[in-house]
Amino acid sequence: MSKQIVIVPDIGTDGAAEVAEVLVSEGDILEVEQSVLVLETDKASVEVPSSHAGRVTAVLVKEGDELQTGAAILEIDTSAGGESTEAAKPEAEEKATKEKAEEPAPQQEAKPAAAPARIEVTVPDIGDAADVEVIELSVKEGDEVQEGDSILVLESDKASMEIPSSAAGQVIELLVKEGDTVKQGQVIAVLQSSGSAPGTDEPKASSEAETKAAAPSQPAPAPAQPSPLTSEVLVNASPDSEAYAGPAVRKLARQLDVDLRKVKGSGPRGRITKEDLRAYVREALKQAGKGAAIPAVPAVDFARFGEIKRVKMSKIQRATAANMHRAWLNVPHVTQFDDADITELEAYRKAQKAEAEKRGVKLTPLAFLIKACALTLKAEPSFNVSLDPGGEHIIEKQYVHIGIAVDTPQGLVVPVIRDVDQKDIWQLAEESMELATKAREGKLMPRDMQGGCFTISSLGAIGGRGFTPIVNTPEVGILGVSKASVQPAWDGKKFVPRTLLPLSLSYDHRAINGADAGRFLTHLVGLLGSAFWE
Ligand code: CAO
Repeated sequence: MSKQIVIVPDIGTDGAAEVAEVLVSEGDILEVEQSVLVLETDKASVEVPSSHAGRVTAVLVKEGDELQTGAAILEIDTSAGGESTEAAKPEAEEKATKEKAEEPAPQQEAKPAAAPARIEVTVPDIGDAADVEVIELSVKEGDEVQEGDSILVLESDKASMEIPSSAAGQVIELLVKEGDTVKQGQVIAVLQSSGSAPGTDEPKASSEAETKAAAPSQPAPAPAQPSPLTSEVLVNASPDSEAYAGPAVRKLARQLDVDLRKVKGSGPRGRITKEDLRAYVREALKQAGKGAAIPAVPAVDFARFGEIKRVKMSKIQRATAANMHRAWLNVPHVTQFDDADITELEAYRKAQKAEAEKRGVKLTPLAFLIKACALTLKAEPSFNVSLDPGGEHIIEKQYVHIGIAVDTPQGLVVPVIRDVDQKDIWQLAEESMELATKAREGKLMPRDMQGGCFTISSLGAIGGRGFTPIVNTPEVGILGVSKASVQPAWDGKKFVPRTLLPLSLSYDHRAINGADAGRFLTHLVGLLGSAFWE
């Protein structure tokens, strides 16, 4: 066994830091640089990385302990677990690093006191982290800041850091935005020093002269001096600023989209630990489960009541079940009914019998319905849309593709006829026949069933007075067609026999208002009652 002790590195603070969280336990296998401890002073916290890879044989500290730089944290067996055993920094090197950190940071060139100074705020020493991400801007252009006020928050893999302003003044330029990466020495903001008028970047000759006369040897104003930060973390600096948590917990909270202010901390002084966050998420999921989930239908042993046969559902049946369930749960459905008078349409269709035979096409009311729906989608485009999943946009389609529900031995499928508005009745009759045949023979390709704007579900050949079809979401409308029959209709003087086709229009009430649906169905019924096909 090769034993190594992991110690507290230089954490850039003179006093002791409290152990806020121990992130490892005995037996854990560690990688080099893996966080082992969270230390915190009264306004900063830092994750301490392991200097070695190996198995933890002893944890030498506990939460609440006060530690100084150099204090022993862990005992590690470096012959176990990890291959990499980066040598512990020799003491001399440690010392040199510490001394370097204590050296005063280089000062920027000073400007005369009374000149309206432009002060550049730069990224201070942030340890060896390069290209660190800006996760939050704490100020905006025009804000007045005091020296030490947070300008922005950076986050590396290990820590988040608040970058303080090096001087007081008005922020006249912010040179970075959230998501940018920055490195030490980079200018992040420009301030107009307090006392100089905003917008006067260059010193005015007169005021400069006055200043020189009044105080010829006046010392330079406070320079824009970056504060040394090393890997310190100002814990109350980022989005959930009222929450008390370290960078790793904040990062996890952001990934899980959890508002840390709602999480109760169980650590010292109410500090939120990863376990607190996990417990919060577990509880939230449990509560969501209680409220929104659908109570499962209890399993029944039907064999107790008689003979049964267990039949495997086809792939199409299973897909249909999933699609229907999804649509039923997501779409607030409304269904509207009307009858179209298709007396003339039927007369015309029957008159085309010879022509249909010649063309080898079966002309049913469906072709007329497909065409009439396309024309109605053009006239009432509120139905030719889909809701964008983001919930803030509607996608308006500039094409008219219509799906037809086809009943097949394998289950229900919906092939799509493209550019219906550009095709005539004969083309539509032929194409719908081809697609229905392909569907029944199980020969439809996925592309044959994609891109629909609207669906027609016709049970006219089967029967029924009306039904409420389920919207084929993300489409927003579907037309149910029932069986046409001859009905007595009042012509103003007497009852006359007319062929009426019952229609039901279901729509997604999130996307479509009742008035739009009323206009759509009225337009469609009007078209079917007129000779629109000629
Ligand atoms: N009213 C009265 N008669 C109708 C009619 C209607 N609305 N629609 C069709 N018919 C007639 C046809 O004219 C034809 O009669 P003729 O041979 O005398 O002309 C007969 O019914 C059979 O038509 P069809 O079924 O061969 O052709 P179609 O164009 O009407 O339908 C298709 C094609 C693919 C839609 C159909 O075969 C089908 O699969 N329908 C079921 C759709 C379905 O399952 N929908 C439910 C989805 S939601 O669960």
